[in-house]
Amino acid sequence: MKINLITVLLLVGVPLIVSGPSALAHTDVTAEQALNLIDSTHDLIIVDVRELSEYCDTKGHIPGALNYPFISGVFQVRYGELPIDGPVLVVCGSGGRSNRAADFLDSEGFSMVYDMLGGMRVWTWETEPCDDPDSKYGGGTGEPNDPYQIATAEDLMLLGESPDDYDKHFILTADIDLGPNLPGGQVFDRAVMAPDTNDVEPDFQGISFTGVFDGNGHMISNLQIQGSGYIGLFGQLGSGAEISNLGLEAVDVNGIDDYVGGLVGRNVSGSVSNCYSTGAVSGDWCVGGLVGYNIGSIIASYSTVMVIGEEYVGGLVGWNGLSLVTPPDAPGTILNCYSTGTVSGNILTGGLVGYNDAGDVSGSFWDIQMSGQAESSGGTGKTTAEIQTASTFLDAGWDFMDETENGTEDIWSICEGTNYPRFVWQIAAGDFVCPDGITIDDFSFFLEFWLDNNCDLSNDYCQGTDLDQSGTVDVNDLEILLENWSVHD
Ligand SMILES: [Ca+2]
Ligand SMILES: [Ca+2]
Ligand SMILES: [Ca+2]
Ligand SMILES: [Ca+2]
Repeated sequence: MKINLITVLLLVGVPLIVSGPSALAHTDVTAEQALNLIDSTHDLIIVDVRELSEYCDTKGHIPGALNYPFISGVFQVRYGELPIDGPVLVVCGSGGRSNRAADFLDSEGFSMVYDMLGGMRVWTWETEPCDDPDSKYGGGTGEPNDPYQIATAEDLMLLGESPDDYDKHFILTADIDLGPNLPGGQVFDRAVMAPDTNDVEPDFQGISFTGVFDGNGHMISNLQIQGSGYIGLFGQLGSGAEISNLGLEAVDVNGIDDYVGGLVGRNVSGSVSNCYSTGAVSGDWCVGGLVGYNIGSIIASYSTVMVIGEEYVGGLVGWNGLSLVTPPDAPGTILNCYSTGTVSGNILTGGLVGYNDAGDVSGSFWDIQMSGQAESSGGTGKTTAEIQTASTFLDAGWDFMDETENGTEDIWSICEGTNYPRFVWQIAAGDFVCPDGITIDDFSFFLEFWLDNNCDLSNDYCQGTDLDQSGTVDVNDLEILLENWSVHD
């Protein structure tokens, strides 16, 4: 039977390679032996001979493996780049192509070739994906409909180092911690993005940020800067810049010069909306908790930052209005903002705005008690009790949840008497009732709906307690609640 089969194969012209072990120069290894080889042989070259689409598929390839596809002939062109006397491990999908590639190397005189039996099909250890040469940051193309995704501190720092991208579109896809004590972290000596690149020359040298940066309801925390002037997350915003939906938590920004803010040092005709900052900021002239100097627009934003400066010092903005240097197209605008941080300065210092030079400040407030400032060059001063009262803001047209008169975008929410207004996107899943944060009060509220199985859109999924919107308030929702509880403890 066996003889007959071979005879038939010979008759139909299928070549049979009949060779004993002595004729094979290369060594067959199992996947496990290959793993040991990789671990123990520092100069081992791994060559994956699959096609590129397989090498880059979801399972990936052995870390560090070269890709010389055998079927498409790349291997046969590039094998000369491999060391003829060095250890070379060839791998493929299931062992067929790597065997042919190993035979090929044998015939070319390679002396230390290993062939992994079974291929990647039986490789169960670490793999790595392909780098997409066209992708930057966490993905995206930087276009309005496909913004670059910023997911890590590395992405953010890469953006800072890429002035060519300052006019592109970006979106944050995760919270980012810039803490200097984290691996790869640093105390910055200038703005993370759009910095003044020459501290010695007066005025701004560098490229302004003119793109769109959507924080997407995420926060950047622990930004620390020890620098000169034009500092903040952004050094300078130019025409067309839009920064929105971004929280800056626990900034520590210190400049010995002018134009210092938590978010932006100097805003020249850019727009900032739905942003907030917390932490501490200090500088010389034009120092603000959110923006140092503003001749653009700041809308629906707040700061709790402690601000220290010399001149033009404000809880939200140091200088607002007309340009110090050249006349802008329109004076700076501040609409529906507030600040609560302690403010101290020597000249032209104010609770919300240090100095407003013909700019437009409306519907905006500061906390007289918390700031230690009875005056401000713009905005309306309120006691802590007043600024923790919804009507203060509703009367000024702020768009809150649970009202439609001021709009249906529903930007703000407030726990009256215990907190200031917050963005709806700041409220964690599971924070159902006041006070802010997930506490026993929220848990009690949750228990009122326990095992309710009539949750749907009409009752706002049992007033939010059906957290996974499954229709029932059950143990899955409890798990989500408890997860957030620990995060926001
Ligand atoms: Ca300069
Ligand atoms: Ca509303
Ligand atoms: Ca709560
Ligand atoms: Ca549920």
